Amino acid sequence: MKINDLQALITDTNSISLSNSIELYRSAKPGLPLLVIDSPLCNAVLSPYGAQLLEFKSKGKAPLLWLSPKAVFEQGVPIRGGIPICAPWFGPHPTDSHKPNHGFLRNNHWAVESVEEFSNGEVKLDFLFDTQNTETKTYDYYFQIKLSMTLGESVKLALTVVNVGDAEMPFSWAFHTYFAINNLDATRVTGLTGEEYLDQTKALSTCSQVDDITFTNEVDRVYQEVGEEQSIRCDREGTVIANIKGHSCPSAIVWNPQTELAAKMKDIGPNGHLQFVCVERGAVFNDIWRIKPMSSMTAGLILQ
Ligand code: TA6
Repeated sequence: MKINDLQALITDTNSISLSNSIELYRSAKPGLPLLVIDSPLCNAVLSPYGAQLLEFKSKGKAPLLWLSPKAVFEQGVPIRGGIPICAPWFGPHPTDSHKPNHGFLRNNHWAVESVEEFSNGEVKLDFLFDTQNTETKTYDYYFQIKLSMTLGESVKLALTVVNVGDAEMPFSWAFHTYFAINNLDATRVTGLTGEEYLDQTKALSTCSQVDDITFTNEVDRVYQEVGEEQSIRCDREGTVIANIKGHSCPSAIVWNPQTELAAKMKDIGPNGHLQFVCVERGAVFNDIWRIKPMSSMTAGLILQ
């Protein structure tokens, strides 16, 4: 999306301004254009590249999301932090290891279709990506995807995928949310206790989640057919860091890389893992969507 197009879109809005990653994060050139929101209800930063919410803070509350201080803002590289959209496959491509991890939507520019401000103070942005316009080689199927973000006291996301091809389309996806924390040892995730999960650190062996999730080792777990709600809590401070409510998001993925892996990942780095946990919602593994030709599927997520 061109800067001029973005400028034209936000001309009549009070709460949204245009900036870029070089100014906001002192990142190296060429950088990426970013939208900055300062509304009566919240502060946020968004990137049309990846249709990614990078920062969100409702007024009077702590920042909800973690954006890595080592994030790279460059075409072709996913931005580490916020809410990347993983799709149309989750993790490695099922048959071709040369294709990007977690699909191509977080590595491409989306169009900003519309921007609205409501009298209640909420701001809504619609992002669109159409494989017929922008991506023809990476995937065998054609689809349009729309992501609506409504930002106010909470983050509300609505995702709609339309299969515009003539064959049934497998579609695996996740909101790969990085939640900001400040005490990993005291952080736990509730709402998945009693569920079975696939342990990605143990070659996808099936395990049982006996208690709430804590983060003493590397955690990389896939839960399928889960309930709608989870929470992230900090025991030491007795606080709820986030409430997560998914609609038509049958899977949950919980990830923290721990010391060794974090140090190896350039855009996280030593001790970076102490600042976030990922609690993702979507449709992966056996929960994958199968969308009939000329049909659509939708899902929603509320974070607060
Ligand atoms: O969602 C968990 C996960 O799939 C992990 O296996 C881990 O590798 C993480 O995502 C990050 O993947 P990325 O491609 O962003 O480095």
